[in-house]
Amino acid sequence: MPLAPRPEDKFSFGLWTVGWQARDPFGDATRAPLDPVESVHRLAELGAWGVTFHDDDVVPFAADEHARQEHLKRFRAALDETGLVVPMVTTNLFTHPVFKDGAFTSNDRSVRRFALRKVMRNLDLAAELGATTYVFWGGREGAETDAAKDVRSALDRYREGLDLLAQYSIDRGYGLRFALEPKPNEPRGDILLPTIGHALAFITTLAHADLFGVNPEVGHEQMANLNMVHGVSQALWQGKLFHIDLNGQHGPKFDQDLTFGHGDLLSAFFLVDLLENGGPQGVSPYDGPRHFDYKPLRTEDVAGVWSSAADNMRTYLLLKERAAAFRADPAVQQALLDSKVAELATPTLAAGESYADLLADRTAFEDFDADAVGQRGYGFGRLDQLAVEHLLGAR
Ligand code: DIG
Ligand code: MN
Ligand code: MN
Repeated sequence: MPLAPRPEDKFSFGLWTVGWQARDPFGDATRAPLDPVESVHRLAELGAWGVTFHDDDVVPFAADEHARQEHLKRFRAALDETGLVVPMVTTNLFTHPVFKDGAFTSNDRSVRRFALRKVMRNLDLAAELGATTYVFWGGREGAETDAAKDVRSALDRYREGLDLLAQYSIDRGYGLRFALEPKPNEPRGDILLPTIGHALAFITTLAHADLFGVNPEVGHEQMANLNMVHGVSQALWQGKLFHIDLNGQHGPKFDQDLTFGHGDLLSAFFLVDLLENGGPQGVSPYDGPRHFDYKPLRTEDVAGVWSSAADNMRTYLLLKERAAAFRADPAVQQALLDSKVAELATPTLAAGESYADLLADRTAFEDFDADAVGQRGYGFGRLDQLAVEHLLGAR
């Protein structure tokens, strides 16, 4: 399998990733600003297929309309020169101090109205650039004290904003789908819609729920001590995996946004197996971008920024290769049979069987030997060992 990224791999990067100047709460920037036009060219050279951005990544927050058009003109030229596509666009509703209590759910109504206008302007740009997905990460939607936020009203305002923006897009024929990106905390003490589950439940209340899905991020689920493969699997199961943010994280701590695979590597292996093979089902369930939302380590120089960008794609392709070998390995196929993994896809009741039939089936209860069945081993340890050995290149 070639390890050089190809367009069909659909690797995309946020401009804010390689462009991160590495400023953190305890230290100044360690890197100079990057021109987004240079980032487009460098990412294209590395083999990326697409770029994504917040409005402010391409056009500075305070730019007037003339300056805005000049910035956009340069950006569009870079896209034309490189052939990179823009699959997803999003809005920065978290950096400027005006959003310090949130955007759609700020207690200050004037901030909420400003935020909606900022998104509407960027929806126009997203549609013009051919984006099909628009992400909402509510990084500032939340609170540090339960005294400050009427969460039920906050969810009303969140829904009001998203319903309005979806209607705006529908009325203009933009054809956009919207992806909510959960995160449990940081920068707010607690962020609303903290996990995939919260987001999926919230989506059911929206006026245009069919246009809304999720954009899960590896590190955000793992910060909450949740299993990313399980969360993505449920999103797929509900037809709501509209986009995905790939990176690395070492469990419940601050959001590390590490290079993909540089955190829980075994979880990354099974995530790639799910996205590329559908896990044990053997068919890829997702044809969307493989999008990296990571931050080059603060300790890196600019050469390290570009090598880390390449590392995301290389690691993904290595894991894709290992996952294919895992699925093709006869020992794994036998271990899967021993563990009855495929049997789970068989409905518990036979076709046409009623609960009356079940009640009449003595083997299901009256003659069922629970102690004997309880003695059986499932062999999951063997399966896990085989996965580890494939991951280590030992098979
Ligand atoms: C951070 O995980 C968030 C923001 O960078 C952005 O709004 C979103 C897009 O993937 N991810
Ligand atoms: Mn993150
Ligand atoms: Mn993200």
